[in-house]
Amino acid sequence: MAPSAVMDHPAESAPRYVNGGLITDVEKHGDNPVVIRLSDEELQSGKTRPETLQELIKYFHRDGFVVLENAIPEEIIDRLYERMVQDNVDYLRKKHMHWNQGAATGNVSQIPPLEPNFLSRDIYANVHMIRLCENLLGPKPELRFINSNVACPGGTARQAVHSDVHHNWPEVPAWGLVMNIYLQDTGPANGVTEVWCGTHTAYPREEQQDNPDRGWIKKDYLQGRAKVKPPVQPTVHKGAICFRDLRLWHAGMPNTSDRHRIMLAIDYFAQWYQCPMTTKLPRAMKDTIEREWEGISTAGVEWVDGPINSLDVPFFLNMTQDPDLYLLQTEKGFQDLKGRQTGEYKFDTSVVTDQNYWTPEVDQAA
Ligand SMILES: O=C(O)CCC(=O)C(=O)O
Ligand SMILES: [Fe+2]
Repeated sequence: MAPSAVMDHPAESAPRYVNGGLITDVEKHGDNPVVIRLSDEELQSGKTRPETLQELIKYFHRDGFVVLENAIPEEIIDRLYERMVQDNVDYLRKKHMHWNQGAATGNVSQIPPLEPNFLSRDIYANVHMIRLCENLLGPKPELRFINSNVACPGGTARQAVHSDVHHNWPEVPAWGLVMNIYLQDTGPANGVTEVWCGTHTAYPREEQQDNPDRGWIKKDYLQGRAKVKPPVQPTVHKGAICFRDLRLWHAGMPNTSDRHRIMLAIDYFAQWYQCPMTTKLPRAMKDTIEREWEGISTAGVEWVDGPINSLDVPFFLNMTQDPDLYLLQTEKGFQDLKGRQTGEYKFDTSVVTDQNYWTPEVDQAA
């Protein structure tokens, strides 16, 4: 046999089974969190290997967080980054702009451009991303939120450790996901999000919350959980897709670099969950999206006539199942259900102290 024929089928690429289970040969590194790298063949063909899905599903359920690298061509990411940095100048001047958990965080929710030449399927309905979503959430996951978190240079404060949801969610393995896509290489120096792997299912919801009205986590739960699995600020490559269960504890961190740190936030929900939140997209894209963004449901898309200036679209959030519980950003502050009944608007006046994040404990024995 010619040596080249042997090389085409190296022995180590043959599937290996242990007690009937497939031992996968997927490229991955890290354990808190696990980072899985798509092969160039998967990126180019758009076909996700079942072995890759097996690993993604396994670690997603274990940790509520898993990172997928090499899923989006870098040119698309760079172009969007440049545009969103320009947009940030205009956005910070808007009256309805507000800082997430106080101005010192330098963290704002800025909707990415909703223009046809920026609405790339490779980002918003990436084939590998949707394949994992449909395996976690069931058929035709629903796109219902398109936003981003920009950590502006000069931020000095961190956020409280929190879960983005604090309602009475159904106790099932998965009902809603956020896909965070960083538009630049990101690590602790430029404010990568602190994540707490495994906390999506670690404790009953009401027990862990420090206040029934928000998703902040009690100090003693932070101190206790850190002994089981500590929080981490992972290093994440540009364009990697971070799949995060909406229940997971996490916190925005200050960006001490001199460049904006931009992280897209794209939410998909299970159809059966009947999430009432909607996200706006231009009607001019409806046919293309419904034809080409395969595998997704657009039931949660509000099609808008004419061009949309995404910087003028108010922040709108409702990850609960109750249509009345939406949160709407206005020039006067945030309006929630109580605000709609009383006419009073909420301002984010929350003050983060060391009671809201993990602090290393002095070893008593030392
Ligand atoms: O920007 C980040 O890293 C996270 C921000 C965040 O979690 C939030 O604002 O809810
Ligand atoms: Fe958050």
